[in-house]
Amino acid sequence: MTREMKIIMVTGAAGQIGSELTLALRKKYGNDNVLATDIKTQISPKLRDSGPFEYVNVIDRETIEQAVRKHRIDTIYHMSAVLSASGENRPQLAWNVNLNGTFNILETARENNMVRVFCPSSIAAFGPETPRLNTPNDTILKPKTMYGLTKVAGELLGDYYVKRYGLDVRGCRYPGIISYETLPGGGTTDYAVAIFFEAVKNKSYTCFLREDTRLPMMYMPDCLKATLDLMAADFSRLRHHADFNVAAMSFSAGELAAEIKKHVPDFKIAYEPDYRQAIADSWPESIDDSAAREEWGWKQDYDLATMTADMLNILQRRLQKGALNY
Ligand code: VAH
Repeated sequence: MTREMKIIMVTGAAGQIGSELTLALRKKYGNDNVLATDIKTQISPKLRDSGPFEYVNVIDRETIEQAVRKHRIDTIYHMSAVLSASGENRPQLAWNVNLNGTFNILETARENNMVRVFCPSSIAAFGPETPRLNTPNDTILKPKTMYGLTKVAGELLGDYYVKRYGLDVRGCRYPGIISYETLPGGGTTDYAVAIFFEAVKNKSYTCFLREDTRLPMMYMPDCLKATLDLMAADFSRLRHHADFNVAAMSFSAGELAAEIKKHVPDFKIAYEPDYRQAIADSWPESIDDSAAREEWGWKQDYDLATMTADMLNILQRRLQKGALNY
């Protein structure tokens, strides 16, 4: 008998995925049943005004316990992380937040007999030894970034808590996520977010990856769909737990620029690869997500054309209203 999620906590709720996931969860489960938490206390009015917020620093176990006790949390979506590019600039912080933080979350969930925990992984869990095309779900995981190795360890930790303690832990390996609600952050794939803001505001963008750099990507609505669908799936059908490949599309920086030019004809792009090129080169170009499709019915809705049209439409309307905030 699957126990129902009742009171949800989101860590990293001010982040790119966490902020939109919190709003999607509040829409599905009710505003007061979804606690947003982060170390940032300056959160968006949409988040602040739609439901409860607490300061939680995942490397400080007591702040987690206090929020869990006060709000009687039974489900955690653990979204806080130091991403790939930031993680190469501050590897010790990335280890502490991504690994010790995840350990603290899993231990708190175990000790409080929680219903379910979502621990996201990433295509960053793969490395240069991994097959680059149609990357299998079960394959070589030898990432060359601190972020990537913390994601592999997080997957293994999640699976351990499933088998050793019977804790219901689930997670998917997100590709690069593209969205318009938060500004681009410390991710290697965040060129694909910045390019839209720059195209709308300045009609030009200098990309920090090569034109031919092709990576797996996903539009935020599909990211939220995958997250909610996986967490709602029948646990007995799952053969994987914290390490599902999910895919939506793959494109190169040049292909994205060409799609943008269909809407912004005078858009200009230049390419000046930096340290993030080596990170991108270590990741796959395309992903086999057949396990997610078979075990919990995953299917994406957006492709490059529909995502680009939607992103530009929304950002151009915000610019016209003086609300681009970029
Ligand atoms: C990053 N956006 O670039 C994240 C993601 C697949 C990459 O995990 O670090």
